[in-house]
Amino acid sequence: MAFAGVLKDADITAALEACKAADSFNYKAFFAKVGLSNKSPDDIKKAFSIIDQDKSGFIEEDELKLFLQNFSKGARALTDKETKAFLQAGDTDGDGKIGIDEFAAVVKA
Ligand SMILES: [Ca+2]
Repeated sequence: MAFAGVLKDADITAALEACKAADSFNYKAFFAKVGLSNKSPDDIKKAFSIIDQDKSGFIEEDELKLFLQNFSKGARALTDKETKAFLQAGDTDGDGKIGIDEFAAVVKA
């Protein structure tokens, strides 16, 4: 699992279970439940590089859409509505993608 050693399996399962239904994803609740909110900057950086699948240095919209699958392969894709809301929350400089500083801020939000 991509997040093995960083997050607890039981926390990941619980966090995914809580947003199983379409349009029920809430990034604040998810990051808190999965245990990322109180991780060290290093661990948050690790999480960022996992989610940034093409290693572009940014989390783009297509990567955000498949965000949950980094936690479990069988997880659903985010809906367009959820993806856009998540992107808007994280993308504070408005360039249409999420950088590491923006990611760290949204995880701690
Ligand atoms: Ca990327």
